[in-house]
Amino acid sequence: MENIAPAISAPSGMGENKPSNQAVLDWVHEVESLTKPANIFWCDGSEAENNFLLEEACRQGILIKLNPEKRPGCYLHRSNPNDVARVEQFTLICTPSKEGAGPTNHWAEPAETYRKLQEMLKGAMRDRTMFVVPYVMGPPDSPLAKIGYEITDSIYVVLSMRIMTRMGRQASAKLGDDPKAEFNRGVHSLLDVNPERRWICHFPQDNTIISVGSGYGGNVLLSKKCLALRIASYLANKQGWLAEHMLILGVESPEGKKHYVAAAFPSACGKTNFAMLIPPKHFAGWKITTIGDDIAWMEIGDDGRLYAVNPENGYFGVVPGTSYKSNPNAMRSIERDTLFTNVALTNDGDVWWEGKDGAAPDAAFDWKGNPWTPASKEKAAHPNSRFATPMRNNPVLDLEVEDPAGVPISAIIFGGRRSDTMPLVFQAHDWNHGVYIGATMASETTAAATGAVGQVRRDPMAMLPFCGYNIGDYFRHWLETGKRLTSPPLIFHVNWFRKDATGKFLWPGFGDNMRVLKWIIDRCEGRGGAEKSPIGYLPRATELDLEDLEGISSEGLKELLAVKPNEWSKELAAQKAFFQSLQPNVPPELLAQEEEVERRFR
Ligand code: GTP
Ligand code: SPV
Ligand code: MN
Repeated sequence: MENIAPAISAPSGMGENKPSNQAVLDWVHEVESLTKPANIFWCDGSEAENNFLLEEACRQGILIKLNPEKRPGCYLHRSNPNDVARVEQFTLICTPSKEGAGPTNHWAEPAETYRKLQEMLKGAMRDRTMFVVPYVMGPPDSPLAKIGYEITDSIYVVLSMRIMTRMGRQASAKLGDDPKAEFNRGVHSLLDVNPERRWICHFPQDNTIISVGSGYGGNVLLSKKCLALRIASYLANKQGWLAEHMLILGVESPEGKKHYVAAAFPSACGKTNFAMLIPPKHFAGWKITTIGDDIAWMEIGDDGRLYAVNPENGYFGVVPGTSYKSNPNAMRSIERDTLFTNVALTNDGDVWWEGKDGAAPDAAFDWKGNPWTPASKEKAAHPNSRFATPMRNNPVLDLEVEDPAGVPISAIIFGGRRSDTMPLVFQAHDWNHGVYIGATMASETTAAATGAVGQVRRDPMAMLPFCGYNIGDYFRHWLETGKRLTSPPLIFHVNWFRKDATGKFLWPGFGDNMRVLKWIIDRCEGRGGAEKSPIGYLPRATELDLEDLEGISSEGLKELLAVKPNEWSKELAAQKAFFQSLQPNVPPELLAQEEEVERRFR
């Protein structure tokens, strides 16, 4: 399928939403002079504009319209097979000193990088349309709300940004006319979608992002990982708030008592699923609602608690494994008005993927567009195939999602994908211990980024690929935030992915994660028993509500909650080696925590 498309000509009155802010106009003009597009399309975010662009995208072969009876308002996009995930090795943090980017980021010198990018962008949009996409991140009246403009030559990016952000007129209206008003400058060009000329570059000091050579996901939806995490984390450190790779969910008890929790799991480790889970039957009267499924911006409220908003307006979720059984709310969300990328197409114009309910179709087209049958060796859908769907489609969207003040966070949960070592759940002793747990967390790599899958790597706070500054300063910022919180959230660690000797998941996961969440809420309310272990507080098997839980034996449960000294001696060595690799950046408080855990195991 084509990513790159010739210029479009808009009917009069469309594509003319030129903002009045001179700084925006000057910058767009600069990019125009460099990239030489055939024309400029100024987006306004309207329904009419969206319909026109969808039609154009279908005409140009960028999208396939799905069967409107089966998937109304839904489209399929196939990306270039060389371009199916984030590219961490080509993601650069361009700060004046290498120190600023720190030991976990790929650093490049800003002036030189600008020069290289300019060279690549010279005439890059010739014969193409240059779209200017204005957007707001966060509830527009939130003090944390940010304005961005993304210039792009990809119509797919425009259509995705309309789902994922508050895109359109309101952004330019909010920015106003002051040429000094802050906005993020995002420039994206597909170039020739060549992995050898693919760079995702961040200039935190200039609030600028330049992305070239890709047309996929977090590489090009510059609002998401680039702005809402990498640039935002840099700003948050300077300004005293937190930008985190966390879902935010509400949990209401049958008595009507409500808590919010935020959870950081690495990419493709269960955030979207957890954010909209449906509790098992036994938990009648308990309600889970979603604020966000991927990113949280949090600041300290007047009452000394942590308050969170979701900067996004839609979900860019992993498709494979999504079913009415595993995640009914996601399935309902993607019944309409959804952009699918790299899933299979059925003969009746619907979409299919591995792990969808029911039998596989007898014949279909795989994510590359090749004929596929259940006998085929290749997967029908790419493991990192995604849906982009507006959050309004979520049947359990939380009513406070637009509250500019955000929601108060009772608990923070860290978690990774670990076949062994990590028990189902444990609680940190206090804030600093929690920061240590977050800083040393690890997870098996997934298809969300290019590279090997299934290798354990340290991924502090699930931010390894997303922290826009020195990770040591990031840890320090967390420790400082703890000092300013008079009612800090409790901190937990979970692992839904521990396996038995045969390689089977020990824990059923998904809706049953409610059982773990319930224990977490109990702990927040000062109920809920636990026993002290060297790694933190663990529930005894009797302290988890496991009624009606099927498919798990008492040995399985024991295994799930076990803290095995042989596994932990390896784990502590790995944590220590990780901190060593970051030196001299690790704050002494965290080294002290490391010593404490070691001591507790002795
Ligand atoms: P990103 O969008 O990349 O940030 O991913 P995410 O963290 O939102 O992960 P998501 O919820 O999309 O889940 C990723 C994969 O993990 C999917 O294949 C899910 O089916 C699977 N998964 C999610 N939750 C669970 C769980 O509780 N148990 C098991 N075994 N698998 C899960
Ligand atoms: C992730 O990888 O954490 C995602 C998908 O949410 S992407 O937007 O591609 O980064
Ligand atoms: Mn994510």
